[in-house]
Amino acid sequence: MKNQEISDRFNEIADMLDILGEDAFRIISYRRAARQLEALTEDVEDLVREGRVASIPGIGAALGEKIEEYVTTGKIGYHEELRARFPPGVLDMLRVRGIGPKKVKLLWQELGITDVETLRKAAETHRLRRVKGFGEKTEEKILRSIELLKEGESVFLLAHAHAVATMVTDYLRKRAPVKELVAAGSLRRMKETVHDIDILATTKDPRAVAEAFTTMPGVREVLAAGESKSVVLLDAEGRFIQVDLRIVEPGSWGAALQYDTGSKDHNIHLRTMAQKRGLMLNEYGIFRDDSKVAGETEESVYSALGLSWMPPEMREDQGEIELASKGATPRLVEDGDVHGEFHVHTNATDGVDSLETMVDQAKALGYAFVGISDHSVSSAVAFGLSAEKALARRDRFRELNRERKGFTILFGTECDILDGGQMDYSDEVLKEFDFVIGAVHSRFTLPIKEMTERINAAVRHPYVNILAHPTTRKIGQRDPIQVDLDEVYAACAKAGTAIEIDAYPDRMDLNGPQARAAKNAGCTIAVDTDSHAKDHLAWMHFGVGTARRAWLTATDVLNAWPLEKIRAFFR
Ligand code: DGT
Ligand code: CA
Repeated sequence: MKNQEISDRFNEIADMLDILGEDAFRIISYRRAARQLEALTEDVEDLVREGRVASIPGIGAALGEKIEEYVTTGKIGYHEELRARFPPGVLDMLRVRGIGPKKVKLLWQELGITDVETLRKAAETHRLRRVKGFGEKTEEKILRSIELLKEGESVFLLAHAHAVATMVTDYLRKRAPVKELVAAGSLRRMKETVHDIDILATTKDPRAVAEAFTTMPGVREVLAAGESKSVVLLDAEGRFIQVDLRIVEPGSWGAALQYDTGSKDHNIHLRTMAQKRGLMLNEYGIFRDDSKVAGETEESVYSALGLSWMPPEMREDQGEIELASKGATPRLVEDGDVHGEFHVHTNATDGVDSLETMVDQAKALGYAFVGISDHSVSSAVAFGLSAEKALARRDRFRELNRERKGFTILFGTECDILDGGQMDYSDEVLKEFDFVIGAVHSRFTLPIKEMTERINAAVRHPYVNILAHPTTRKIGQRDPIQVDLDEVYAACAKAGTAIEIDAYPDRMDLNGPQARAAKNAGCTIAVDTDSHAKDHLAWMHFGVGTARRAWLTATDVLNAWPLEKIRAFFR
C-alpha cells in the first residue's frame, strides 16, 4: 500500500517546513495528515480511484491533491522542490533524540553540519559548545543518542519483523508447494527485537520454493540461492532485513525447527545433556552412534532428552530445561485468555481514532471490556485533558455502556506522575475514574533514588491502579530511566498496584526478564498495547508473547481475570 509512503513524505514535508521556520499551522496539518494515512486501513489507491480522498478525516483539498499526485505519478512535486533546498543528510539529523528542527537549523547554518556522522565528530571534538544553547551536557547527550540510533539500526522491532515474516510466509503458501513453513529464530521466541528472519520449510519441490522465495516482491538482493538454503535482503520500510529460508527433509523437521528456534544458550545446554546420555544432537536429529533416534517433531527431540516440550518463548536457558525435566512446564498465558485491556488512547488526546471506533475495534477482537485512558493535563505534547474536560466525558461513557450491550467500557486515565511523585489530577478528580494508570512522561534524568521515590509514591497512591511503561525506554531512541526496579516491584506487590507490559512496539516495557522478576516479587501484571489507533490493538499478541517470555500464567495477568475480579482489584 502507498499509505505509508505518502505518510512518510508528509512527515518529511513537515520536518522541512519546520527547519525553514514556516507557519506552525501548516506544519501541524501535514503531521496530522501523515498520522491519519498511517492509521488508515483502506488502501489510499482505492480511495483515489473512487474519488473518495476527501473522506479521509483531516485531509483538505490541497493535501488531497498531493495524495492523488503521488498515487498517479509516484512523486509529490512540492516534496521534491523542498528536498532540493536541503543538503542530503540534514533530515537524518532529526532522528537523533534531542535534535529538533531549530537545532538542525543552527547546526547547519553556524557550523555547516549537515549529517549525523559530522555531528558525532563535532560533539566528540567539543565543537558543538561554540553554538549558543549547546554545552558539555548536550554534547554527551547527543553522542549517546547517536549510539542508540546505531544500535537501533541493526535490529528490527518484533511487530515489524513479524509483519514482514507473515507477508513472506503468506506469499510462499500461495505461490509454492510448501508443506511445513515456520519463521523460527528470535522471532518465534518473541524477542522484542530481532536481527533477521529465519524461515524453515519442507517441500517436495525445493527448487520451486527457492525460486518463489528469491523472486518475491520486495527482494532487493539475493545473497544465496540454493535448494537447501536461500538468503535475501528484503525491503522493509526503507531498510533491509535479511531473510533466510532453509528447506529441510521431513524426517529432520522437528530437529531443524528446534535448532533454528534457539536460543543459542538453550541449544548448547541441550547438546550437553545429549552428550551425557551418549547421544548426539544437531539440526538433523538426535543420533545414537549412527542411528537416528528422534527428529521428525520437536516433541520427539525433547522427549529423547527426557524433557517435555516447552514454549519457544521460554527457551533462553533460564531454568526452563530443569523445569521440563520434572514435567513442570507451566501452561503460559495465551492470546485467548486476554479479554480486554486498559491502556488505550483516543482522538480526545493524541490518538487518531474516536472513542467509538476504539471501543468497537476492541469489541470486534472478541474482548469483554476495554479501558480508555487518555492523557492528563500536564502531558502537553499529548494534548492532555484538563480535569474538567476529562470528567465531562463521563456521561458519554455511561451512554456508550448502554449502547454497546454486553460489552463494558471502563472510564480511565493515564495520569502523569509529576516530578515529586504527585499525581497530575487531584484526588477529587482521580476518584471519579473507574481506574487510574500512573505514568512518567517527563524529567527522565532524575537520580536513581529520587526517581524510585517518585515512582513508588505514585504506586502507593490509593487511586493509582496500574504503573505504565515502568522504565520509559524507547528502543533505538531513549535509554531506560535510572530506577531501582526491585523496589518498584516490591511496592507494587504491597500496594496492590499492577505493573504493565506496554506492548507498543518500540517500548515493550517491562520486557520479558523484568516482568518475570515482577511476578516473582508478587506483582500482578497488566498487558496493554498503549494503542493510539484502532489497528494498534492487535499488538496485544506481542504483549502476550512478552508475558510468555516472563513465564506468566493467566492468573498473573490482570486482563485475563473476570471483569468483576478486576473491578475488585481496582477498588
Ligand atoms: P537474532 O540475533 O535476533 O537473529 O537471534 P536468533 O536467536 O534468531 O539467532 P540467529 O539468527 O543467529 O540463529 C538462529 C538460531 O540458530 C538460534 O536461535 C540458535 C541457533 N544457533 C545459532 N548459533 C548457534 C550456535 O553456535 N550453537 C547452537 N547450538 N545453536 C546456534
Ligand atoms: Ca535470527
